[in-house]
Amino acid sequence: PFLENVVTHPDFLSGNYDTSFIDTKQELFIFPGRQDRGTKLLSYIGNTIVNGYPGLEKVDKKPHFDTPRIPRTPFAQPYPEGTKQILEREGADGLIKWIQSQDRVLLTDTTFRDAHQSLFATRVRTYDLAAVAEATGKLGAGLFSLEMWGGATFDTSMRFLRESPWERLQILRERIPNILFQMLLRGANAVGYTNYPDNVIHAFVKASAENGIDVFRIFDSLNWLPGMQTAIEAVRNSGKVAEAAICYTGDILDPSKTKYTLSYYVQLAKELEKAGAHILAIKDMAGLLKPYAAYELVRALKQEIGIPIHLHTHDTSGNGGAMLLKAIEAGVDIVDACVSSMSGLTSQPSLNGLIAALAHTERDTGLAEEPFNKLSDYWEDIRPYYQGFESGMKSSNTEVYIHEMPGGQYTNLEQQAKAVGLEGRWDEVKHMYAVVNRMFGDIVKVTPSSKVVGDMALFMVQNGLTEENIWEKGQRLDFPDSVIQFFQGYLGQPPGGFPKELQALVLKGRDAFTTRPGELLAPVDFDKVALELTEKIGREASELDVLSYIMYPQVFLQYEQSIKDYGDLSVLNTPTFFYGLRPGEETAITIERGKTLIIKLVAVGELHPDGRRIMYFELNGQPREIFIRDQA
Ligand code: 3PY
Ligand code: ZN
Repeated sequence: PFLENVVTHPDFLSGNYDTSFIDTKQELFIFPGRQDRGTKLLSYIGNTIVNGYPGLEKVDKKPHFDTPRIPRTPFAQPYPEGTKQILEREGADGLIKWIQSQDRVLLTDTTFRDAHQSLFATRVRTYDLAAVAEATGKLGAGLFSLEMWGGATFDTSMRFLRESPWERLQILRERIPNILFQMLLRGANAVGYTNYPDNVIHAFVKASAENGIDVFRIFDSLNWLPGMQTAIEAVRNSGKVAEAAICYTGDILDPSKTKYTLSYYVQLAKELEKAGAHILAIKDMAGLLKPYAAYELVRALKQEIGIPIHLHTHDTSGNGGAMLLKAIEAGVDIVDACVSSMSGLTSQPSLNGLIAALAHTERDTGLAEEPFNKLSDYWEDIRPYYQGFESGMKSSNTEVYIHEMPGGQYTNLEQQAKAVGLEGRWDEVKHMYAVVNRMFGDIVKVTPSSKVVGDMALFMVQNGLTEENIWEKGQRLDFPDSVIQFFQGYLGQPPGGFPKELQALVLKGRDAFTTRPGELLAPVDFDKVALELTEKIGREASELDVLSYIMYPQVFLQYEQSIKDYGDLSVLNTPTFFYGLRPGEETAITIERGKTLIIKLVAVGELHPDGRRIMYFELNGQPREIFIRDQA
């Protein structure tokens, strides 16, 4: 830490020092790692006040937020039995039989995962999920499942929220013992952006199952069956439910589109059933499945396969609700939706709306609206905390049928575009996204293949390149790493293979392969990695730490550093986490059961010539001064 203090000191950075540098600078001897938890939290809060939260526009004054309406459920009232108990009693096969015995349509609530991934770049914190968890378990007991983990939540929680994805899972599991927990698993890419060795997939699935996941929605970003097989096998081995997905793209009703046809999807579904899927998911990640196409697709699949069908969509076009109703008419077993205040646009259609639409019909969900209205009230109050991460999209938009961007990517790519200086050029990026898809041979676009398309689109817009430029100057261009790896075969093989001319331009003689990447990657030696990590972090690395580190080495180490510098930030309420405190404002922070810190900001000091400010706090009534470097 001493060396770090030296090399990050502004005088050192600017070369403005001499031999008295160390002797005259007391602050070099302040080591965040040694501070108590209170001081660490004060440093975080002080820094957030002075420098803002990365990715949020810095505001002069912290906005005002209403106290969220947490639905009241009597503490003593037990949790009603739910689907989790069916799985525990009867196993995966018993659960499938139970699903097949239902006339009603079953519902998955995606509020805890895809809804916020799609509306505000996956930024919802464990704090806000945990606060409504008990109410969700009690009021939502009739749901099929809660999609609450996986997808982008894993890295985002460490990268941006500085909290542990595993702890989130454990906390929610403890507070919701009755409803199946569902996660999104990117096949051989697990919760990452690239293929991992098979033994990593097995270990990750096992740990996820042990920590609370019941239903694994497994997909491959190119609809490549070999990319899903290892994960299906791992889930079956763990005694949990393997839900394998066909990712839907194109339009089966459009006769001019000949690549992704009805028979293409039916064939893939049959292969997934044969590969051991308990449930088939139709993963309409961009919301391209139109109502009448959904009817045809579900009807055909119901005839051709024997496992239940679970439909997932996004409401980007505004056709989401109508589409679900047509699929329900055609006999789909389970559909995804989310509480109304988190629904619509790039997120899922409204669960409350769907319950109402189906009341007193053959496929009545059997659920009451009122409990979900209460949950919706809560999320209505929470949503403003995250406003800074929302897209500019104010209404549904059928341009999604052209750019085909997944709902879960929309706000994330918009943030990425801003970060590389393309603020205000979002329309160009969306347009280029469609161009790149065409150049790539019209591929399935979902994480991580969608990220490759996004990276290429950003690369082209940033460098002022058109499609023609790529064909003309491709030999001399350094393409983004993700694009090179994609054309090498690291994400698997797209239907119909890669476009050869572009592949040659991108690879410039590098190897390409068509085997399964998992077969080429050497198994990870977990014990060796555990030792290496233990050394790096200076404490014994747990099995879960090792998995996080294998998946995201840099992100995990940064997260670990954040814990050292600031402590566990998941204890802060969200307005304080994003905006700090106003002068005179006080907040109570429970750092562990029975231990609460009262933190008050008294005043923000003037800017010192050395670039720092003194922040005047009170910690449990005692004055505390903290130096914060003003980066403005
Ligand atoms: C993810 O992989 O994160 C997705 O949401 C894909 O739709
Ligand atoms: Zn989705």
